[in-house]
Amino acid sequence: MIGTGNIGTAHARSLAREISGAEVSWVFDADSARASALADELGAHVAPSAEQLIASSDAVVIASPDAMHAEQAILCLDAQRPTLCEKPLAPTVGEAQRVVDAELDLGRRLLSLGFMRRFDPGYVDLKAAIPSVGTPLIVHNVHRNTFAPYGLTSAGTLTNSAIHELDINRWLLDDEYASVQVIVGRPGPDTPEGEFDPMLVILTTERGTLVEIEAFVNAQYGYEVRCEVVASGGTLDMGDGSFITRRADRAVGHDVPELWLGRFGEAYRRELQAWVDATHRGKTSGATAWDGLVATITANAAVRSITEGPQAIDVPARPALYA
Ligand code: ISE
Repeated sequence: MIGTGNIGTAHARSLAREISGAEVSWVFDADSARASALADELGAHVAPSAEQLIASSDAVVIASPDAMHAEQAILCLDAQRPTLCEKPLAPTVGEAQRVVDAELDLGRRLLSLGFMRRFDPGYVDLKAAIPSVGTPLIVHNVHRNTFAPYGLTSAGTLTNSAIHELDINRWLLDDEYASVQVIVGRPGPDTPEGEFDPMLVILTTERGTLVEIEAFVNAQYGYEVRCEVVASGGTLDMGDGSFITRRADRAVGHDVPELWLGRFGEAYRRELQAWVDATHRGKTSGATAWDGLVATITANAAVRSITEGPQAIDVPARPALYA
């Protein structure tokens, strides 16, 4: 496990305790005290560097800060280690492209990308139900964080948070994006000067479906992700998770989690088990490095759109390795 912050710790605990077919043997973090605490808890060793961890492990999970993903992913590919890299593949297109190039040079797929929503029961059911309502016309998405996870910047909201929607809508619709436009309005009271929150991201797909995303990272009241597909013969609403509805004290409602782990815990478990199972079979699972590159190209076009207006999404031809 490279990176023992929020998600690295959750993944390491899950791999050690819930997932069959895996052991957490090495952990690395730039904060060695944090790495030691997790290693002691799980009976693992602390690696002095990412390089040593990669050399000593059969497979690697990358859960470091976004800006380090690409460099560490390339180290893993050079060492030919099956790797689950947290999203995004990289914040910039150049870095994401370098990971894809490294895998193309290798000539086989070793990298799985942690777009965990592809394993979420809600999204899986939604995708399966789309044919029952006809042609998808519009997808409405809501992505709200209680507070900006890593400091609030408009670019970060798009390349780190809304990138989930950029991936999941492409996967839901089995379609590619044609254009993106970001609309900003009045910022909330805690939004730093020059940044925007919330934002509306509006995309068109090659087949003409509209995808609309409310990206709001400082919503204060809780964490919420919603998705509704409007199609030619009906609509499908994923709701906001499988929460128990409580009726008491003359009120009806349910709790709202503070963080994504509270909403996507099952998705993460399924993602990790699928990755471990695939690794034993010499395969990858879920999203690929190519999906990561497409999401990063789209997110960066969205960032440009804030100041430059609507942008075409130009994705290079898909290499045969990712067919
Ligand atoms: C975080 O990294 C995630 O992946 C969460 O799902 C997302 O809601 C959050 O905005 C990201 O920072």
